[in-house]
Amino acid sequence: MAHPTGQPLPWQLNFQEAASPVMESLHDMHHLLLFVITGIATTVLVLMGYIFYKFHHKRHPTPQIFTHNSTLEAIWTIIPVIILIVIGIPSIRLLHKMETPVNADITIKAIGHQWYWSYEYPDAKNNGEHFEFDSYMLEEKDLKPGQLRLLDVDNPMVVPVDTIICVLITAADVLHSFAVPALGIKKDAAPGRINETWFSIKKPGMYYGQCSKLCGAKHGFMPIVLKAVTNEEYKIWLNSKTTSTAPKGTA
Ligand SMILES: [Cu+2]
Repeated sequence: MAHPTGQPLPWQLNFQEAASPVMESLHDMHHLLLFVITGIATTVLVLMGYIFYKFHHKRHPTPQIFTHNSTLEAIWTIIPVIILIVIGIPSIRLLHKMETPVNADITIKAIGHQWYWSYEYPDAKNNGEHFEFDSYMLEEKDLKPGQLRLLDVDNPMVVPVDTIICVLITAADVLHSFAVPALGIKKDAAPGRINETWFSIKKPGMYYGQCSKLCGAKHGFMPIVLKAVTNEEYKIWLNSKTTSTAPKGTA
């Protein structure tokens, strides 16, 4: 079986495989930070070991009595400033990339409810209304082989691959949070407010997430599932779910 997309794996240590441009950048940011913190932790540890050894009272019976060292103070100010700049520049650039609205090919509205999600496709019409459907977690007894307990739903959000998708996120009752790890998305769903995020998926497959803001008794039972399909499959799916929007009398 091919490596599954967008889901946690047994004994997984790292993030899920990146499925969107933002998540790829988040991986890079994480790797950069890992180098930085490893460097800092190692330096501090080695320095402490050296000091414990060298200034042990047996080897160094008379303590130093100086209180200032300008060179040392300049070094321990300048080095952290450099480290913060090295972290800060890519961090702010990434934040900008995540938060900047893009020209979306498709817009989908995700609405959190106690305790399920509903998805609205404002560009598609069904009997004159916006095309909208609810997405409920599957009960354990209804799972088919290969479906994931507590993660699979009856109606996933279907999206085409290689397409910029804008998601408008809101809630109908209390705070929820729309989060899909493989896409690097986590956005609050707040009643009366619309938050915006975007992604584009390269590989067809299933991408799983969960409501990530404690929203009540069944908070842990309102997963998010995105099914990424080819453009043709997406059109077929959308047509099968919606009525034609073409004006009457045209072919
Ligand atoms: Cu919720």
